[in-house]
Amino acid sequence: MSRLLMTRRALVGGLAAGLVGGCDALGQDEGFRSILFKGADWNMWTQRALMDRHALAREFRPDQMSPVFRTNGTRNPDTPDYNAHVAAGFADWRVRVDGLVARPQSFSVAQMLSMPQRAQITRHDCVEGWSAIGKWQGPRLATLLDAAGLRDEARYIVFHCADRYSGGRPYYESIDLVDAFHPQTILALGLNDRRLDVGHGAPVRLRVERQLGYKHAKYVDRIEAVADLKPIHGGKGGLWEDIADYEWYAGI
Ligand SMILES: Nc1nc2c(c(=O)[nH]1)N[C@H]1C(S)=C(S)[C@@H](COP(=O)(O)O)O[C@H]1N2
Ligand SMILES: [Mo]
Repeated sequence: MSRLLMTRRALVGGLAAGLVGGCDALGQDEGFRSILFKGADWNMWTQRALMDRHALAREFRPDQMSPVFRTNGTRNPDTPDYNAHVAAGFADWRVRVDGLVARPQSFSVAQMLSMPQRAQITRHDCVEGWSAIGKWQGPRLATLLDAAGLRDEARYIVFHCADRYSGGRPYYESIDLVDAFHPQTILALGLNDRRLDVGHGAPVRLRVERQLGYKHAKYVDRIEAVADLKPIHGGKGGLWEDIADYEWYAGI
């Protein structure tokens, strides 16, 4: 932990003590207050002190990549519609970006491939107890969201997927804006220097590297900005959250 953070924590402690104990000399001191508040985003600052959600997930070297990256959950949506997309090489696949945005968008795979790309070798951790290290590549989610322009009311980003679970429930997931704009949050079009295969979510899947595996939605065809998760499907922000009580916040 940095000296700066320790110092700031000590200052927060000092302020709290000052508030509890009434206005002592420290709390009244202008210099002290300006150190605390000057040019700082208080919420971000306190959040960072508690848990640094902006920190990068660990990245690995190529020689650390898993020889086999296993698949889990849906390995093939296998609907007539999806199979037609596979047959067409996903030439007509679109990722719509809509909801609370100023300019709804619709991106083809070719358009997403032409955006600035990020590649990262990261470890995927599934809640079922397995991990795999792979290299993911694609545009940052932020690039697509900025093109659409989030409206001020937007609080969450929902990912709608092409696969259906038991009883026809669509797979979906959601994240908050801290994760959405995290530098390692990408829409992956490639795995291990090849285009994403069907098992891993072709043609495009979310990588949200500070979260457990089930948040990494595969087969994404729509990205929706919302103010509230309750009106979406079962209301808990994701298929597993709705049907199996998985935590919505699955930070690692
Ligand atoms: N659309 C969709 N996304 C999904 C799933 C799924 O079944 N459908 N399974 C999740 C789970 S539990 C995990 S661990 C990862 C597995 O990704 P992989 O198949 O590329 O290893 O995808 C996640 N995203
Ligand atoms: Mo998983």
